[in-house]
Amino acid sequence: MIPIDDSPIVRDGKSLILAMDHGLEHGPVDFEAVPEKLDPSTVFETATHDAVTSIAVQKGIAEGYYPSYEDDVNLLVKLNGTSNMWMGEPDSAINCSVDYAAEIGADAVGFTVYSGSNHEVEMYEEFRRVQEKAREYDLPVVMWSYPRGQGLKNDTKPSTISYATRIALEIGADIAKVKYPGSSEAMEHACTAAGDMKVVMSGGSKTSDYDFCSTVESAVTAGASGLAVGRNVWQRENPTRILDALEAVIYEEATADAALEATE
Ligand code: FBP
Repeated sequence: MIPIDDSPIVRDGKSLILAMDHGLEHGPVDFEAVPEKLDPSTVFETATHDAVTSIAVQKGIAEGYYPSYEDDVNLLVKLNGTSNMWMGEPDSAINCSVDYAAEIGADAVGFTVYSGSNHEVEMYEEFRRVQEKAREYDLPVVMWSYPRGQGLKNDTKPSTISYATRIALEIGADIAKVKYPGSSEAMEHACTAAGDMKVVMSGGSKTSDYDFCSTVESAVTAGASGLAVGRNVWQRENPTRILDALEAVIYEEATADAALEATE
């Protein structure tokens, strides 16, 4: 872990990463209810909101769309990723090098690690190469820290999420992105296990405005530094409204109720 408070992907010690790598990870099915969002420009447009500190995309989307938005958004290039047609033990192909991410303008890089998978050893070794190369460019490294594999029955168990944040700290991430472990207490333990490293909550599938904002409130109260979210923002008809509310919850520590009321 290195200090990243001065990095472009952090604002007042907090971070809101807008993720849009779902076309690879899940397929176009995630865009069925919002077909216009299949055009990546629409999500880049959303990422220009002040609450968003970076947009996380794969290389191809970064190459094609970031040049038109480089003055308005910070780029987090996700270096690995796999389709959900892959039926083996959790694993993720490296689709982009750190050198190339830096060349196309990345402000940070992201990497998924599936601890507990039969491919854990290779993934840790890949992460080592990515992390050490990122240090040469001063690029913060965000780990999608997702314990997953045939031996793991419940990937959001409190002890599993605390293990996920601790692994990220120990092997050199600057931010760990983890699933919400179900309660503020469990999230607090996961943040404590991470030491001074930042922890952000993963968004998950779309829920109601109130349910989502109150889960974010609970994570932030527990010590999380923010959010890495996709579907709960861009699958909404009005992403600006939810981002206004999330901005209040994350940066101003407003309650979910107050934040949503202010956006009505
Ligand atoms: P969401 O907020 O939509 O869950 O996006 C966060 C994210 O990590 C994406 O970067 C990724 O595509 C997706 O979730 C992976 O979800 P999962 O592996 O749980 O299906």
